[in-house]
Amino acid sequence: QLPSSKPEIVETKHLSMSIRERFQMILKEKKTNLCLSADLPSLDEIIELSKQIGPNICMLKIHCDILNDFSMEKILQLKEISRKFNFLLLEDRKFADIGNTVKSQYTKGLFQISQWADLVTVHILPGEGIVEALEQAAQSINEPRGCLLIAQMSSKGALTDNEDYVKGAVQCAKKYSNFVIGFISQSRLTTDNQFLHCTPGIHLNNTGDQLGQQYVTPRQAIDGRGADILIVGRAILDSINRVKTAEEYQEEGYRVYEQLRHV
Ligand code: 5IU
Repeated sequence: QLPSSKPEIVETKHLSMSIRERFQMILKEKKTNLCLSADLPSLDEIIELSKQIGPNICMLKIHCDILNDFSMEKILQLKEISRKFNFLLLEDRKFADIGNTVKSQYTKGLFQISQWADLVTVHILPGEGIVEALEQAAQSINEPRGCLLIAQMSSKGALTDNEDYVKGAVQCAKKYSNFVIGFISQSRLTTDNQFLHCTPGIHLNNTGDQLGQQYVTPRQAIDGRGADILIVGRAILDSINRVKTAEEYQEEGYRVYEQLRHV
């Protein structure tokens, strides 16, 4: 194949696959379970960084509402890069309102999240209506869409740390398993391996920050906490060489993942 035709092939291929299938394929093909949490204020900078780190990640997580230079044009550029380098784009929106409201938050406004985010994060706090609404809204999009349910949080004193809460999240995920492809979690919540467990709060050198964040190492996250996907932010962003550090987290993460999950 000519190199120039490659992005087009990825583009066609991803359209015929569910998000879950695509995620699994990316993990295996690229040998990475690293999600970069690109919590930066500039979308231009995220775009540049994603071109360098694209080969090392399975997913890029952003917060569109912290960007000072958001535009649809730029975010669609980022989407194109995600197709080219074959990683998923996760908007960490943490939807938490009633179904009718989140539907609008997902599809309308300045950000029009549903147009570009493969995945979004969703709190289960309001009950399953929130997931039903997002799934409905996603049906009008011509591409596969999904979400990650926030079942547990990494921050100190999180009120999600409750058995019934987690049980509710798992029940909801099973009921809406076409749209819910996994969890944001701090432990293995179900033996049903169709659900990917994505774990934030990862750092090789620090144990936390001054505002309640709590860190574990990649090994502790995968081995002790049952993570499939490592969500890493400042450990990479604040390092002297972001690409080299991303490579280190990719290597360590995938090595432990392969050993323990026998992929
Ligand atoms: N994040 C957490 N913990 C959680 C959830 C989300 O840290 O429980 I839900 C987000 C917040 C931030 C990223 O965007 O993951 C972690 O960033 P650092 O690796 O820089 O701490």
